[in-house]
Amino acid sequence: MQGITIPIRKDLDRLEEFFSSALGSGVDFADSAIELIIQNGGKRIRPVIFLLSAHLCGSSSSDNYRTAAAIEMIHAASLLHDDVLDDASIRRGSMVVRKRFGNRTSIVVGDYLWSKGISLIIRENNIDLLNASSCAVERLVAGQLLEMSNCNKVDMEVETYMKVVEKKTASLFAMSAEMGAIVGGIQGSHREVLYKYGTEIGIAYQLCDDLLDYIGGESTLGKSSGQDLRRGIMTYPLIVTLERANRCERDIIIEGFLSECPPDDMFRNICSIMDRYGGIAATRELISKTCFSAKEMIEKFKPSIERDALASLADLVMDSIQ
Ligand code: GRG
Repeated sequence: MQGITIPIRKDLDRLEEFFSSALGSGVDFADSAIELIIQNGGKRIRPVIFLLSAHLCGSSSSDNYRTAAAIEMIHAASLLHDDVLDDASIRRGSMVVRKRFGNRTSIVVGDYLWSKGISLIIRENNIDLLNASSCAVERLVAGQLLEMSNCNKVDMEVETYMKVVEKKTASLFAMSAEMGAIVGGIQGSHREVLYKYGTEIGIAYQLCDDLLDYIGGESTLGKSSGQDLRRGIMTYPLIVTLERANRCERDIIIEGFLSECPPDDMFRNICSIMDRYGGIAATRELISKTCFSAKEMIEKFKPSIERDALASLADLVMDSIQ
């Protein structure tokens, strides 16, 4: 990641300065929760995509850190809400806000960060930025609702899964890239290209997350594996495996998927069925295809270090599951 961020190093430093000085709510426990979610090891991928896209489109304004901050705050808000919905305990290897301060704090601090992020965007006085952010949040929440409506459904189709991912995860990535075009004053096809690039990266990113939930160890994940199966969330590797498995193995998977708390050996058995039927390989393949498509998109821009950095980001996502 370090090489990728060379062109935007100063913006990222401003972003971190802003986070350590300007997020106080005036309420001690809320400020501790904000510090935990904002300063505890987030990778800042969405701000990086925004800042690189902005540079790519000719905007290197020293104020871009404000929009970058708003993007990260909206992302952090979604994590705080997500952790409550998922009853999560651990994120990035540490105890989540809801475990330390309670669900109510997680929700209200999420609302606080989300509204503060939107206020920052309003300050930019650019209706296109505001429009992009409100559309993205709407899509994100719609994606979450669609996922919830498919909870515990063993017959969820790939098409529905892709819709969930595109809305729930890829919307913020697409928004970040598109906002780069907006601050660079780019309209039309190149703005669309960036939106599509962000969408592809976001889809690949979620596919990696879903695959690692089956094959990643606790140290890679920063939480225990098998969360999706336990929560009745159908993801690509499992959908593909169910399509290919024989009746007996399908039954084993369905029993694990529908059980409240599948024992470890059942989870391991499902992982080995998944491996045998190529569910893992098929997910890897789709991730590679999606990252390749993101790289093809970005090639529509003239060569530059920012274009190379955005292409390398796609490689980085792909490498995370090798
Ligand atoms: C209030 C804005 C708002 C939304 C609430 C709960 C909800 C609606 C949506 C869920 C969206 C969500 C959290 C999707 C998961 C996306 C994902 C893979 C997050 C992990 O992102 P990373 O790896 O996180 O970039 P770090 O830890 O690097 O910050």
